[in-house]
Amino acid sequence: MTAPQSCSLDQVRIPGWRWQPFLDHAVEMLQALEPAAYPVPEQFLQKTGSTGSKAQPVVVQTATWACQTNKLRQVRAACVEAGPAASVLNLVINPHCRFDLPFFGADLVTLPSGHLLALDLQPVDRSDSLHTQPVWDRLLPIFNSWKPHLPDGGPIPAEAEPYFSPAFLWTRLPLGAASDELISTVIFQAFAEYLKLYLQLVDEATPVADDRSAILLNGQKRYTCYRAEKDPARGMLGRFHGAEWTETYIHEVLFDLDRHYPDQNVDQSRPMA
Ligand code: DBV
Repeated sequence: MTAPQSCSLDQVRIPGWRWQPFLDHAVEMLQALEPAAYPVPEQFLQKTGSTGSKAQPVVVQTATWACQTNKLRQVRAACVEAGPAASVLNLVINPHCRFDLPFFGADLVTLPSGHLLALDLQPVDRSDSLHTQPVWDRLLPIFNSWKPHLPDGGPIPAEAEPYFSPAFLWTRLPLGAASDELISTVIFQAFAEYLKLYLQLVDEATPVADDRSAILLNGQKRYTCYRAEKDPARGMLGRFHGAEWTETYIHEVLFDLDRHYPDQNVDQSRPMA
């Protein structure tokens, strides 16, 4: 990185990072919402580690970009560059529970075994059609226009399914020039369109009543607790930066909703979709 990051709004710039144009686009799109810094402890803004063998060590850089706006509680990007070992952009937007909005979720992952690409506007409560239908009606046409250009990603863990919409764009691609091309065209444009729709929904959203907000908060907590518990990056980040740093990063930076509303417990009696 060119200059050390001291604030969550500082530009993340990692030489050779394949997801740089995606993050740059998202940051640019967010400017209209007048983003403010989101508190991220310094040790999580930027972290250097190492992987690979003794003979051929690989430098790992993990960086975090984050902001908050009037309607968005937390926007955060986890950025990982480890040369041939890994390249990741994980971008999650967590709206304030005062607004009936889904999460924006992008998991763009390159590993030695191939690319794993996930894009969705993830419902806070999949069984609540008041929450889902207005989003899905507008998202499905976008999904349907990109889906035919990408191979299906195959099954995801069954327990993760309730957290995705029917417009979950999910693909696995082999490494190589053909996939690089798909990523810079189809995946980039799909990413831009999902984000554009999301920001339109944010723009249109008006505050909901307290009882509705409590239901939304409960759903948001279910989602973030699930993701913190089952983060598929835990193993990778643990190898790169150690278990202790990784646990704190996951619970106190990436999926920190519980930390902000510690008194209200997730209502386990509410049935899942
Ligand atoms: N995923 C994250 C964060 C990452 C990250 C913060 C900083 O949430 C990377 C990095 N995702 C990452 C890595 C892998 C995946 C996989 C490194 C590969 C793990 C491995 O193979 O060892 C969508 N991401 C995945 C998978 C899915 C997603 C479905 C495959 C998981 C599997 O096969 O078990 N997005 C991801 C997800 C949810 C989501 C699981 C759940 C709600 O929103």
